[in-house]
Amino acid sequence: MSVDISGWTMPNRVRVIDSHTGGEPTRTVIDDFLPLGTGSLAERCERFRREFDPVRSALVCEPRGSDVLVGALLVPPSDPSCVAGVIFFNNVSTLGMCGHGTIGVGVTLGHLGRIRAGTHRLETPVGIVPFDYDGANTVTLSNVPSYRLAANVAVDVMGLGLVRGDIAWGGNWFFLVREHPETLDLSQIDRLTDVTWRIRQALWAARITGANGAEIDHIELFGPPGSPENQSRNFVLCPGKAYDRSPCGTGTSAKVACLAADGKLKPGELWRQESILGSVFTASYQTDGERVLPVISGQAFVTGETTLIFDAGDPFREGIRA
Ligand code: PYC
Repeated sequence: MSVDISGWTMPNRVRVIDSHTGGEPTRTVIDDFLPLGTGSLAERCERFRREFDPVRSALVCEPRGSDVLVGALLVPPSDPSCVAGVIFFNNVSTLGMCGHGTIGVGVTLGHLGRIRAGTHRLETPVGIVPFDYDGANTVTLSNVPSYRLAANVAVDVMGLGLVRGDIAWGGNWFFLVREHPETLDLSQIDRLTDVTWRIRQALWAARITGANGAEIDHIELFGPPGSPENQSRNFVLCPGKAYDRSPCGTGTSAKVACLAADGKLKPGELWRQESILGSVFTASYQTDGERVLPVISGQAFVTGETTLIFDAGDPFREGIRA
């Protein structure tokens, strides 16, 4: 049976596997039902963003999902050496890359029996991401080349005054703030969300951007770790105003790019990044000219095997769209 989603006819049942990586959920869409064509992953991601936005919201927004859910649409790879292509998306749009999502997809492919323990490659809109899967819950991914674009950039933030941070690319654009008066504790989520949202708005208002005018849509605060085994704790605000429950794979990549640029982390040295929940990603890097190649390791767990149903009579079948 089929259903109309904003003038496009799609199956009324779509199978997904839900997982979480360090507390951050991923919904991997395993049915390949969208006519995205055969171009590069970047082209197909752009087509998904432009032409199928109501399908995005139907898959991850309320009432079938929530603001915190990240979707991972599995598509055929254009590079046959890859085990799959993937388009990541969230409650507001698509994502270039997603570290926790890659870990979730790796464990999901293992759960489905599509991969065994070993090294595999995933094609994303921002490049090919090789990963090692341990056959159970751990995935170690080699992220796309990451770099710091600018250090110690000042922005005037309403109610906060001047806030200084680094601008870095880790597969998404980040503003990384080390010096701030905030307490990185779960009890402070509302305050941390408000502060980071204001920083994001101030950056855009001042036209402080990533390369080529790209909006910096992830804001990251750092503080002391809760556990002495770890080097740092973070709070990461994602583009749709949800905070990352995991330490954020692309955010941790941006962090190691900054640490490398400051000479504070040597190639191959380990950095244990703790999330606001206390979950941990282990990170290191190798140099690649002016950039670094981050290696991020984390654990994911499958939480559900679900068939989503889109009823033609359901007024919210396209999800609750902001
Ligand atoms: O782990 O890279 C990540 C990520 C980006 C947004 C949410 N998680």
